[in-house]
Amino acid sequence: MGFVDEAEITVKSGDGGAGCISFRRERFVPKGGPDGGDGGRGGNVLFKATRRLYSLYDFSARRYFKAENGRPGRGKNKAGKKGRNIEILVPVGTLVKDGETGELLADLVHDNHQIVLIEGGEGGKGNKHFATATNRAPRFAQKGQKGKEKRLKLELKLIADIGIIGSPNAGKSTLLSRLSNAHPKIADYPFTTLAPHLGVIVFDDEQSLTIADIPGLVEGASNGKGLGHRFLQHIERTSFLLHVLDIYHPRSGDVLKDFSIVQEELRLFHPSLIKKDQVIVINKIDLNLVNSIDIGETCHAFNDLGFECLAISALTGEGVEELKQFLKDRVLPSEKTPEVSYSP
Ligand SMILES: Nc1nc2c(ncn2[C@@H]2O[C@H](COP(=O)(O)OP(=O)(O)OP(=O)(O)O)[C@@H](O)[C@H]2O)c(=O)[nH]1
Ligand SMILES: [Mg+2]
Repeated sequence: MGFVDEAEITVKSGDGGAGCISFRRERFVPKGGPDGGDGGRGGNVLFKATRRLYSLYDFSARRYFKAENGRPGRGKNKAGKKGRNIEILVPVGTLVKDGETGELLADLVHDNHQIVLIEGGEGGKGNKHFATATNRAPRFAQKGQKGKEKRLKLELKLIADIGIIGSPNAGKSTLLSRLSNAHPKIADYPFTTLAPHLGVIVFDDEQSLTIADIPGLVEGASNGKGLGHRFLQHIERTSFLLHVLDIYHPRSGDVLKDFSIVQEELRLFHPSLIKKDQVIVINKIDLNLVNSIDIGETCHAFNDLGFECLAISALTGEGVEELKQFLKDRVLPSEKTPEVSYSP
């Protein structure tokens, strides 16, 4: 199942059922009064966010969603049945926008967060409502109100506590698979990851954090080079960034330079991204025997820039428990509500 983060759909709420024109018919009552019941309300269009979905993929197969119409009223003052609502399930982090104007209509940020986007049409009133002193037998009733149809644009901006960033091939997905329940593709070439992945880190006390892995960022990413820029929107709403750096094979020949290339791409995408809390994770220390960079010194250089720094091997697992503990201490206590989004 592919990762899709945009979709266009059309929704319609149900029409209200018509009110009924009817008169009582009883033996010995020659001219019964009006007894036409009201029409039922049309169904509403609801949206509900769920953690069970992570992509808008399903909307490439189905694009039209309609709630049920209300049923007409009947005689003997019987009201028509209400139309059933339609509930559209979307992944957590879905923005619902007006398809014509782009206006933001809803932002579904929590699991099971449900909203009524469009109400169904009111049912029409039956003829019994229209009886007056001069017209005791009204031969009319109200029509049901029409439901509303709307074109919508859905946009997904993942909601995760932690975002993993870094150059291609740095070991981001390997780390994701170490820390969480996710099984991303891992391979020794750049751009192995083609779409964001979400994982959940579960701690011993059963508290948890969600973590998102995105494709690697290269110089020029903000101008469309590579894939990373296309997906940077998915770390906009993480509160914490984990920056993975490859110590064995820095792409620019220097770990600090690699770091600043990625930082610059974040800043160019949106300056708020580099204001997020960020921890530096120096990866592949198992290979450091070969070129023996002084890891302590490298970490100090990052400390001097104001960043905390940890050294690990995502492959052997060295330092990963410490990193997990660090994330627990640093990220868990903070409010887990996502930051307010912005439009770039
Ligand atoms: N020796 C060693 N190899 C590692 C380590 N972490 C990752 N690798 C290897 O590095 C290669 C790239 O790993 P990935 O996890 O796919 O890297 P990525 O950052 O997700 O790459 P992209 O998705 O292409 O951006 C794979 O061959 C991994 O096995 C490590 O700590 N030590
Ligand atoms: Mg990857």
